[in-house]
Amino acid sequence: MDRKVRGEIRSFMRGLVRRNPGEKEFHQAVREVIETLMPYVLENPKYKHAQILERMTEPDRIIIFRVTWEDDNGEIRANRGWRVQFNNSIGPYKGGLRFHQDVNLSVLKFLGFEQVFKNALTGLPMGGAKGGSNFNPKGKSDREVMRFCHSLMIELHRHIGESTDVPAGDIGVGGREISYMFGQYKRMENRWAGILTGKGISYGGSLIRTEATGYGCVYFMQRMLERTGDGLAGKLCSVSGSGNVALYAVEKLLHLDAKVVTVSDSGGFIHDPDGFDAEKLAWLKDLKEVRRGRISEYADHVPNATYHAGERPWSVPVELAFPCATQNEIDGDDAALLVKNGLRALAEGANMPSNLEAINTFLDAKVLFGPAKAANAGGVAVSGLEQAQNAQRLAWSREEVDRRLQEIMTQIHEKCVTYGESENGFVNYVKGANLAGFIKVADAMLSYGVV
Ligand code: NDP
Ligand code: 2IT
Repeated sequence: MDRKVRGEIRSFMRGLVRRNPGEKEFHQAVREVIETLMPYVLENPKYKHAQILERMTEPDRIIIFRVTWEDDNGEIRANRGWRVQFNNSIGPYKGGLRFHQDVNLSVLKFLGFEQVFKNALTGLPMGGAKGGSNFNPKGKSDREVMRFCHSLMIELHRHIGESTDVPAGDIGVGGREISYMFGQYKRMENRWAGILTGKGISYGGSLIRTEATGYGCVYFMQRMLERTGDGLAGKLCSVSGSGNVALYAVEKLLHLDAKVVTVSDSGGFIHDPDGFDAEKLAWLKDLKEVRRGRISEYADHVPNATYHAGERPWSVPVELAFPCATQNEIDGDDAALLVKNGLRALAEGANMPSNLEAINTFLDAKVLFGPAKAANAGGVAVSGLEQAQNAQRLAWSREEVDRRLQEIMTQIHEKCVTYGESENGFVNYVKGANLAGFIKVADAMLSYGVV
């Protein structure tokens, strides 16, 4: 990178940090994008002249509100709710809601910012947004979760709509929470509309939406490997997390004959050297989706498996890795260890699971690195397909949705290759995803004039 580019990046980041003090996750997400985009922006003065990077890093608006609810003991609780409507240049705002005790504005701004690029990559008309609350759903009864979701929607309902903003799930928000929120919206507005995605199948949800992020991530990995004449069958894999994305990544890896030996949660990780199979996965799904238990219980259930409290799975030697839990779960040391142990490729199921040092370590080692914006776009893509089905008052078959999901992941992969391939044939998928997403959104913004 030449001095002029480095200087521009430094000065841009100085301004961004000054305007958004203390928001370290947001700074990190922007830095990654700016570092890959700046050379292109300097070569194409129309973007610089229009201050497009400054505009794209400023959300259209942020809504912050109080969510008051009553727990099972009759105590009054107050949480904070947010919706960051980041950019709707190419379609209505779209992106998940996260319920987790660590949610703050910085986290939601990083997620909203990345969502803009990710949604553009899907090829569907969707802008980017993110929202959620610092509500901790762990240990809460169904009734408490219901009262919280109903209360949140009392405020959120006035800011969303099928052509305005369509939220969905993320960490801590799955089918149960979406249903409570959807029911409250319908009762308040007296209209049925596709204002959330990830709904139950009997009331407008799309088949494959539950599976889409995990399946899509594995399809993306498949495309990266195929381009180098390789495949998934027989590959040794680690997966982190044991939520929605992780479990369906494991499921698709098993369908495609890979061997998966780890899953995790915030307490630690499980290593099953024999690998998961359909029966063990069904047990895991029941543990996490029905009983809402902890992953440590798996080691009591499966004799050869071990539980490693307080650790992440990256010390286990594997060829392929799928971080599917949360942001910054792979640091530079984890990345170096994975590379040393023979890692060949990694696809990010979670958003920003690798920190900047880790990304650079992978790229320097010529690991095939599928960044979140591309590799986990299958979830929001099928959300887009759910919106399309709702608008047509139709429901497509499993096969139809899965076919479209695979097609979308193939096209995203092709866009990354177009914009990220270097002369020696190595594809920098980070650069490819950022550039392809950027050009689509930036050109839409330019055509609107000064907005
Ligand atoms: P879930 O709530 O279903 O699962 C989250 C998993 O990650 C759980 O195993 C959880 O463990 C673990 N986890 C959460 N926070 C932490 C933490 N701070 N440290 C360690 N582990 C943690 O969420 P999803 O599977 O939906 O989301 C996982 C990731 O995928 C997120 O980054 C999300 O943004 C991203 N994503 C999700 C999409 C979707 O469609 N759902 C689409 C695209 C990306 P525990 O139970 O102990 O908290
Ligand atoms: O990060 C993501 O892409 C999601 N949580 C899914 C968003 C969506 O609208 O389906």
